[in-house]
Amino acid sequence: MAQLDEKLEGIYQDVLKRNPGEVEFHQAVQEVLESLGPVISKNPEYLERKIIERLCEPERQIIFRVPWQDDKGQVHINRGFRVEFNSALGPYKGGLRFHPSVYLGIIKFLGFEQIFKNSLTGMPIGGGKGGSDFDPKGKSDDEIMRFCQSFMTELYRHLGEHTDVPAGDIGVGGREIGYMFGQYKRITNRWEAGVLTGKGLKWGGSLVRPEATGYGATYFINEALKVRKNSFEGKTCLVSGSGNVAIYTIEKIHQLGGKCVACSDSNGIIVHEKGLDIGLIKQLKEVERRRIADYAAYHKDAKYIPGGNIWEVPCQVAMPSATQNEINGKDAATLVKNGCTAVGEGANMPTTPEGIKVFMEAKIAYGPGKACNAGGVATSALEMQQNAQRDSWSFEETEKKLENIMKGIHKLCYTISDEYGDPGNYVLGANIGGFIKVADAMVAHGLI
Ligand code: NDP
Ligand code: 2IT
Repeated sequence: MAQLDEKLEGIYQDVLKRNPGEVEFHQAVQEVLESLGPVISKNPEYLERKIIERLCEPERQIIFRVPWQDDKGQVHINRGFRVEFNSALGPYKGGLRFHPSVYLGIIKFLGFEQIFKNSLTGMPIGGGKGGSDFDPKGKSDDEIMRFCQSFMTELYRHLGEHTDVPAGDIGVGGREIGYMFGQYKRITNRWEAGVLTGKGLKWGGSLVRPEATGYGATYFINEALKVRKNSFEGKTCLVSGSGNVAIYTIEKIHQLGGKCVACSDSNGIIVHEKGLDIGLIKQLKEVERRRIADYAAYHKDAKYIPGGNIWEVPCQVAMPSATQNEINGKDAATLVKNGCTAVGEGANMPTTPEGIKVFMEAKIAYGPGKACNAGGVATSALEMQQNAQRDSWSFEETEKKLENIMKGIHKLCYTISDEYGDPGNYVLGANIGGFIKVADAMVAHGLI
């Protein structure tokens, strides 16, 4: 990776010291700071006003106890988090993650990324993230409901349509948002649609929000392919994960003429050379809440490989859509060697710094998460717009808006990368493009 500018190195060392053990947060900060050298040279005011130090320190961090009872009456205690990172551009906005690996460092890396991602969308949303180390796997519907109610019983006092607006992330989808919305409404006695996004379509949700992250990531890579006079037509693709983002990435790739031959979960991978059956995946994952291994029972020519490494399957386009650091340096090298020419990050920070270096050196089209997966939060902002107008738009209208937003983000990142002397370097474009807008708003708001 690029060396840090001398002035930024001190800031980074301070971040390491002030946030011990939070390795994912360190990684996310380092990746952004590596792009900012030329920006602070052009505009020393950012340094004088300590904009970067302020950006690296969340405005507010909330950690709370979440007690709940399972179906047998046993008591469990989890930890809840909400990191309200930066409100320069709008109310804190970002998802909630329920996964046993969650701790403060994960929520801070996600919240930090969210600031720049939300800025890139051009919509009035600040950055935040939350979640819990609760493991939803194997829990009954009632257990999920009781957990969500307990979680919201503390979180509600920190939320509001003009204050902080959560949504889903890993382990949090429409069902969980429903239980949390119900509890918020009950406690506050307010039918405040704009307090959560990813709501059900019958009670304030937006069409296209479930599809938005995956569709948006695919639109972003489609634009990057166009720059290279190329397209998804006939391309063999890999999409890791088999959750919300993965499902709609596969669906949109197929609509654009590509063929996804593999997806995964934390237990293994499914390889189906003929092309994945998206209808079956939706039925297994969204309706029946089963594991991806079960896919093989329905297609005799598909193969399930327990513990398999999806990045070893040859492809031309890879869309990591599961979790952080799922592509390491070796995986990246394997992808490039096998002929992969585009990588679009549906997940947040799925590529390690070593992996990013491999993609940059190979000069493939690499769409970093904060640009590529911004379609989800952008459509959350469209949901907020509809809620504020007490209106709802058609699928076609909303999807067109999403497509235009992703084209706009791609163009912004490309233009900035060109301005800073490395056309097509979307890491540079996304970090600088996301940063400048937030930094200028912070300057305008004074020392707060
Ligand atoms: P889901 O919970 O719907 O799906 C997550 C998928 O990733 C599952 O297949 C899961 O497998 C796999 N996965 C999760 N954690 C791990 C892990 N530690 N190791 C291996 N596999 C794992 O989540 P989403 O699809 O919503 O989120 C996927 C990624 O996209 C995340 O990085 C998220 O931050 C990012 N994202 C999500 C947005 C959204 O709108 N939902 C918006 C922008 C980014 P298993 O079932 O085995 O755990
Ligand atoms: O990482 C993300 O952008 C999300 N999980 C979606 C956030 C949102 O508020 O829609």
